[in-house]
Amino acid sequence: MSSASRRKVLLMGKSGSGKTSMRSVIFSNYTAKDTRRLGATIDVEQSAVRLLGSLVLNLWDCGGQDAFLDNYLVAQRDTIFTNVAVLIYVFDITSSEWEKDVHYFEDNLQALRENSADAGIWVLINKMDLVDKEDPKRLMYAERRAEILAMNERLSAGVDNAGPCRIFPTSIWDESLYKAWSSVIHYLIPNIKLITEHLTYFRDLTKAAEVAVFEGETFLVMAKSGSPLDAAEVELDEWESERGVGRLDRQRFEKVSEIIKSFRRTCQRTGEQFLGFEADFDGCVVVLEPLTRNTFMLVITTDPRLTASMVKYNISQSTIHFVEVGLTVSTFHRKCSICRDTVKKYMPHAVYDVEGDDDPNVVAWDDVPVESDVKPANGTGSHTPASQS
Ligand SMILES: Nc1nc2c(ncn2[C@@H]2O[C@H](COP(=O)(O)OP(=O)(O)OP(=O)(O)O)[C@@H](O)[C@H]2O)c(=O)[nH]1
Ligand SMILES: [Mg+2]
Repeated sequence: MSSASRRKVLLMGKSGSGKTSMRSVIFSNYTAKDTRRLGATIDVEQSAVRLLGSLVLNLWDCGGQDAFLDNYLVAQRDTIFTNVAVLIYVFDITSSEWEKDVHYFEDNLQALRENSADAGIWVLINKMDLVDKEDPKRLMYAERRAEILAMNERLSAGVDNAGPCRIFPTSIWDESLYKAWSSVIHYLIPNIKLITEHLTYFRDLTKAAEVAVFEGETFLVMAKSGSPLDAAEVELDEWESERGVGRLDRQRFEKVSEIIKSFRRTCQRTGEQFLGFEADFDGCVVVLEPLTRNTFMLVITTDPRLTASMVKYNISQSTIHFVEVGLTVSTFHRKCSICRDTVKKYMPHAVYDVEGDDDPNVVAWDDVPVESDVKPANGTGSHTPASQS
């Protein structure tokens, strides 16, 4: 495995803020209740999480008791802070020592910017479930968020290539946890632009309203068609606006992650295997089907002509190329104008090398056959979508 596909992720923050709980819910199938029996983490617990075979996250869960903190900043400074792709820093919103917590965060941020300037910083303000009732407008969260952003701006000024800083309110008791971690995974996938472009093409061709891909183990959403994952209503593309995507639940992906994971746990208890999901509502079909060995594709359609079996057929037809595109692949051999254009525009490190690329007789993946070429629905190798009218 190339080192480019291994990404180091630091998980830091004060003791009891919820670092190991998050890791266990997302990667080890714990329920939120199960985390009550976790003990404090001693020093650094490293684990490798493989996503889709080709991308490995090296998670460094750094115990947050005072006894370890100085050690990270002094004796282990180089070991901890070099080569970091993302720092996930967890705050406890209920902490009575906010000043001290922020001060310690500042020291970590400084060490990170010195040793891994381009690392992304994801700040998760956790245990929101404990304060939401007293502070429904989340004024305290907004205040703390502003303070952290200002601090990052100050410490990143003058740093070339400083990575982004994102802040999320989270709780292990609801889907907000999935939203934050999906955003990290999305950031870490090298071919994310390529995957997004293919999903958008697939959506348009098959007349779906929205298409998304989930990682098969964690059920985190990795990518979606059209506008960015956390786009506001004004950022939706024309296709999405026309098909009413703005009216869909803003938390739909995190909710799918949470529901499917808990349903799968039930399946495991009863010895069943979770294979997929489909629902046919009035004027809306939702299908969740395996796409590649470790991913699922979610397709939402609002076109009354489309049925679940048509959607499933289209998903199965796109599988081969989605496997080829992968998460980390950097040499492309199948003729496809989406790959060609995206590599040219956004991926200077990648190579698009297709024999006969300019030969019109070589069929590209995204060539849509004319009506007379359309093969019957049981044909293999054709990428004809099951809706072209
Ligand atoms: N209410 C609530 N409790 C949480 C949340 N996240 C974690 N907890 C609880 O907080 C306690 C401590 O969580 P841990 O995950 O062990 O904390 P940690 O950050 O790993 O602590 P160290 O390993 O000592 O650094 C556990 O009892 C969890 O159940 C949350 O979002 N809401
Ligand atoms: Mg811990």
